[in-house]
Amino acid sequence: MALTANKAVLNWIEEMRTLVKPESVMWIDGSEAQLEQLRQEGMKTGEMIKLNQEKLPGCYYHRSAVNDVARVEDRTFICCEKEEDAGPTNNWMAPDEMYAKLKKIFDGSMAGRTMYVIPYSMGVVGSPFAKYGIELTDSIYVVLSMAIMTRVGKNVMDALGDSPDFVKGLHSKAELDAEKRYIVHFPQDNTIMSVNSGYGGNVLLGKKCFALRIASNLGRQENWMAEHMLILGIENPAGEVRYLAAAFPSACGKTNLAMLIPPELYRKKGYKVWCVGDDIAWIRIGEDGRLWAVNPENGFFGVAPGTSAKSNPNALASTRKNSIFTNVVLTEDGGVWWEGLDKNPPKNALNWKGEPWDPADGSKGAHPNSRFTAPAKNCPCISPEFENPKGVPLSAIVFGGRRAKTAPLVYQSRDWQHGVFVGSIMASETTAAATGAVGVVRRDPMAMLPFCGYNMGDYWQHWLDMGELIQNKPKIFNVNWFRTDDDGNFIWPGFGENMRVLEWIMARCFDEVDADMSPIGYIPKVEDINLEESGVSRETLCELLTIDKELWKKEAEGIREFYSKFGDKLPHELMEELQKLEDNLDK
Ligand code: GTP
Ligand code: SPV
Ligand code: MN
Repeated sequence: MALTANKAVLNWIEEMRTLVKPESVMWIDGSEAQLEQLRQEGMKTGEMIKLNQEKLPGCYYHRSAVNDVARVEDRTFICCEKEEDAGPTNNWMAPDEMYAKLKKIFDGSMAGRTMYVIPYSMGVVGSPFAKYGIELTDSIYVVLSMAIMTRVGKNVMDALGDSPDFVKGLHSKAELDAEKRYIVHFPQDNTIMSVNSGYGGNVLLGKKCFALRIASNLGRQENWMAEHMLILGIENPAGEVRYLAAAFPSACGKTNLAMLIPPELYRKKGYKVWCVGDDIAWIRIGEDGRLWAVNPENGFFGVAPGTSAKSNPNALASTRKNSIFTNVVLTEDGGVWWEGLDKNPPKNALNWKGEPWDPADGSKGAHPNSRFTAPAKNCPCISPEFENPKGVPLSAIVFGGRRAKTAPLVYQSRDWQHGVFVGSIMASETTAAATGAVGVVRRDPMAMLPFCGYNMGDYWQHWLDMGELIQNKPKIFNVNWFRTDDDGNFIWPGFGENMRVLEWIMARCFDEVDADMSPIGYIPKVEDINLEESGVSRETLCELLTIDKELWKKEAEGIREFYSKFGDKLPHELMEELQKLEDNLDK
């Protein structure tokens, strides 16, 4: 039965139903009884496998198709009216043409299947900053995952009331045909259409499609920001909590940083880190002129490989109940395993493709982009402010990526405008989170390259414009945990030890520590990064903080080339910053 009398909602659902022609329609009310019924149904169809309930209560396993394991950036489109509004970093097609193309693919795509109607909220239902969406899907995996990742159910429809202001999402697995796979956004219609995929990032439409690509458009119109950022709070021994948001590209350490456990030295003194969000931040200007950030999600869609009791115990703990694992190793006793979990790969297990797996043959058991979907409330360090509709006030914004050489461990921008420049020149080695080559350096401004729903040049302008409106601006930093030695080993220990860098960042925000000026911005004085019990020598730290002018000159050339793609959409302020960088490097 329909959960609403909202005409706009009902008309749109009817229109879509006529197109995809399902056998039946089922509204998702958010009740545990209904979700349980769907788990049972999913087990019958093989979509879901129940895991060992003693070890992993409420947990299920799911495999996606072998050719469908990551976001498909080359098949992701922004279909606004004018091509120049999508910009040189997005795929574009005229909306009419794309609608016509998709109509053919969606026609009858749910024949013989159930169409599930998922009302969901990004943000706390009823809060002034929440935004609502409806996803229509033929996948039980999507329903169960959306129920973890977002707030789902009847109360969302009640909060929407008669309003036509909701994001429309249509998803069908169709035939899982990679040749007809499309992830499409129509910003002017607040509409998302996703077809022929079953992989999380392509089909959990609340996440990247809505909360970043559509929301970045809304933020631009309404003077707020939708960013690919974690949010965390650092509690100091005095009990004061200071917050930062950090943008790193996919599979570059957001979940890990968001759930950081400080080294023992810090814990003894009384430091704690609280996780507000691990992937997406919606950021607004508060009445006090500061930036306030909320996490619109309700769960974590985290990378499994590398997650261990040592690297990220909080993430691991989050997955021990009511979670869904995708494309990891399935063990004989109904447990899960992945590379980096521990040093004991299981015998008689099935790999991510469902084949008998012999760890000794050198093949990977879990897909490198295998993931878990875990409820945020499972996280032992979830912030008490997680559900605060106002969000948390930001003292710092941090950018970062995977750079083997160029970028130092940390540096600080001179001011907001320079900080926007620092974000705009981000580059990182590609990872398994998207299809395509891994380990290639590419420009990924603000970690938003695959997620900005409009012209990146206009997006930079929006950042600059926001700077004019924010009275108490956060300070802007750049970090790099991934510098390597000549043998390719990481020099910085990373993970919990990153606390040492966060401490310096916060000290800078509150004018508690001095810094040195370099051609690229402020650099810590070596004695100001606490190395006690870190195992890192001063020499190593010096190396991590060096700026190789020759490498940076090459970097500047690369930036110039990248900027040239944007024509007159490139804000002149950024060109001026680039000129300043080049002048500083020549000095
Ligand atoms: P998405 O969910 O794709 O947005 O990824 P993410 O940014 O949340 O990345 P995540 O925290 O899942 O980390 C991805 C990979 O980076 C994992 O294999 C981690 O082990 C590794 N990683 C994270 N933090 C560090 C670090 O400080 N140092 C090193 N060397 N590796 C790290
Ligand atoms: C990312 O790739 O940045 C993710 C996973 O967080 S996905 O939902 O696939 O985008
Ligand atoms: Mn992400």
